[in-house]
Amino acid sequence: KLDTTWWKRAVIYQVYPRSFADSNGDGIGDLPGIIDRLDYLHTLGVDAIWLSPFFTSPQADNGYDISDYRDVDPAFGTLADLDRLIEGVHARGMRLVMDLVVNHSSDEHPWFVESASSPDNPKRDWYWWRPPREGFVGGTPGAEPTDWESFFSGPAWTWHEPTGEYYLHLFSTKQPDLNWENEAVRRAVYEMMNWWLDRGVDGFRMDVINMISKELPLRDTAGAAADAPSPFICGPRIHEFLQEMNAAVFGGRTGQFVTVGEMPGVTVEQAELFTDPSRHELDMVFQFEHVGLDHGPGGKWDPKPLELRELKASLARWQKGLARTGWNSLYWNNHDQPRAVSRFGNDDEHWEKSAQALGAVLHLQRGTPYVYQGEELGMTNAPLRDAAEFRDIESINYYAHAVTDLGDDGAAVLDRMRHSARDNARTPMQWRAEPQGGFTTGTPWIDPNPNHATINAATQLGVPGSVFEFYRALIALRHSEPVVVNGDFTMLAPEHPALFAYDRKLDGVTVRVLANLSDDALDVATIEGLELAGWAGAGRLLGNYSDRGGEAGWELRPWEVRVLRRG
Ligand code: ISL
Ligand code: CA
Repeated sequence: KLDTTWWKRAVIYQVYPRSFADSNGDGIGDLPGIIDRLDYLHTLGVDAIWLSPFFTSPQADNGYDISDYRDVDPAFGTLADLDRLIEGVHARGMRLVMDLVVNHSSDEHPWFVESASSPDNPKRDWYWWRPPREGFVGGTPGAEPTDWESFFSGPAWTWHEPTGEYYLHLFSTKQPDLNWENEAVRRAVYEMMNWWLDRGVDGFRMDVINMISKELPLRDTAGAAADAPSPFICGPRIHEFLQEMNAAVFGGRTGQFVTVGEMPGVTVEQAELFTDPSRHELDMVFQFEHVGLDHGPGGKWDPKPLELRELKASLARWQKGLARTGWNSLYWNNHDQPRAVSRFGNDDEHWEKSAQALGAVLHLQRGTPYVYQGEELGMTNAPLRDAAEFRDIESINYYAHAVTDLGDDGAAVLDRMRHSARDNARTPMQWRAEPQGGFTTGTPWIDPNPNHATINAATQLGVPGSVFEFYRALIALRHSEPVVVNGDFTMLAPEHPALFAYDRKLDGVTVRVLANLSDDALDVATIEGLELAGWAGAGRLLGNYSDRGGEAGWELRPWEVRVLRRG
């Protein structure tokens, strides 16, 4: 029987190739390095690998700026390496999901080079070209066609002197937005997707895919009503484009694929539409609500303390919103987010227990869990002692903007940035207690976290009680317990500031997750709404303290999680 929903029982592991494993000593992780580690991923038990971009690229945004969609960047290897990787993944019963970055290309992609060559080039309309604002001289401040800010600081428009127009880039100047209004662009993308499926990939994670449809005519955001929709997030034709893509790419195929839409700013109501199977758009979306809760009014560079109540409320709303129709992605981490144990846990005194408790409360929800490389080892944020350590274009641009344009004090800016900087997630995988953590024999492109001497795979694999073994058990639990995959979700004690607790229920079986997400012991017997009486004799499926917790009664120790099963 054709299993079209394998991804509902799956755990997906994200590999960021640049930082995973370097096979040739040039300091950059590569495809042969990943091939060498497939047994490690198989041991962890994950079902699929989502591989961040490995395509030919000037690497302005570490590969999210693609100049050839059908080849491998020499820094990462060759197409032959990729074929071997696909083969190795499939041989182990896993699947490979590739990153699809088609809201924009690199400015060095031949499409853009042609488009920029003259105003009447046939590819001119493949990107967003616009004259300066009325009454302004091109290239002068305020002349940009709209007031949009790039996600990476500065205007979202760059002046192109030779042809006397601006081009749009929601991200860096080296990432011009493709014009999805143009049907030839869409056909070229679908053709490329089919080419990759024919080569053996099992699906796509689609980068900022909810930004491909822009509201026409393009307009300023200032002055619009506070509740006016963004002119480029989930724009008017987004559903149409995704349905068209689905038909053009998956329509005639039989196979077991998965599509994941990365969607900053998506609401739960929109997500339900995107992932409603009867609409044939996407299998699941990546949403950002829960990873914005520790951002202040100034956004990601203005951190504020997280309220656990708010985090629970947000996640519970998404559980509920996609309970009947649609499907959730579950994640704490990816290559754009700080490390979960540093952000939501306690990466010092309760490092191990908090990494495990966070893993458990996430993985046992309804949805497909994602593990970002190193999360299964409890890897922590980078120290980031000096602005010169930044490698990420987002951080480099923002730091320069804050110091140069805003005149802020460098040390203070660095302090504000440390919390959310994407480089936190991009330090090399910590394999062994060796120089460079066993990631490379050469000079790594980014400094490894000095704690690789204690936090690394070699000290955790096969070691009971380690973060790795705990994640392995969590993944196995999803495979062995149908209630974890399909059960209803009910959040318990939603107002409690330290307890994260919920029930999953299916066919007379209940799994209860009780987690103390704090540094102090917590007696849950006194918490209302848990009705613990019926749980005294329940079996424990998993826990992160080696004893069974019986002698402690209902007292949860710091960052203790207990997973109980009844029925
Ligand atoms: O981290 C962010 C910037 O503050 C996010 O807004 C991020 O840029 C957004 O989630 C989109 O991310 C994806 O597209 C970007 C790329 O830089 C990210 O690495 C990618 O995950 C542009 O391609
Ligand atoms: Ca290399």
